[in-house]
Amino acid sequence: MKYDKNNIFAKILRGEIPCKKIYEDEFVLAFHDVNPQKKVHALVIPKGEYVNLDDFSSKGSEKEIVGLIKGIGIVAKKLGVSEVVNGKGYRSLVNVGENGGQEVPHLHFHIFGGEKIGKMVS
Ligand code: DGP
Repeated sequence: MKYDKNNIFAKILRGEIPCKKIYEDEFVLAFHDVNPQKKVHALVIPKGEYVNLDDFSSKGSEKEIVGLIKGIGIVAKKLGVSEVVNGKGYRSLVNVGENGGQEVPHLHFHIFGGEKIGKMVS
């Protein structure tokens, strides 16, 4: 699985393209989706070069994996969609590859919230 250093999220990570940043730490960057599908639609990405969840789960270090999952929790709280914050929760999903409908080849977790998300799969 070869990582394309010129994918759009790699450019965002390098600061070559702007984003509406929500949160950043050693392991993750989170920002608002450019084309929001719900009232709240954010993306959480690892800082490391991982094409997708298959790549990350096999090659990511334990620190990176913990960092990403923790990051998702932090971002959900910051956005006010965490069940701990609003009692209603949100949906997080990851698209992997062609069948998953992945468009950007850098692993990203979507966070949808702020309203009922609806059917899990359409
Ligand atoms: P996916 O289909 O899972 O690969 O989702 C890619 C998402 O990335 C899609 O919801 C739109 C978003 N996106 C694509 N290009 C940009 C960009 O330049 N900036 C931001 N903030 N989001 C982007």
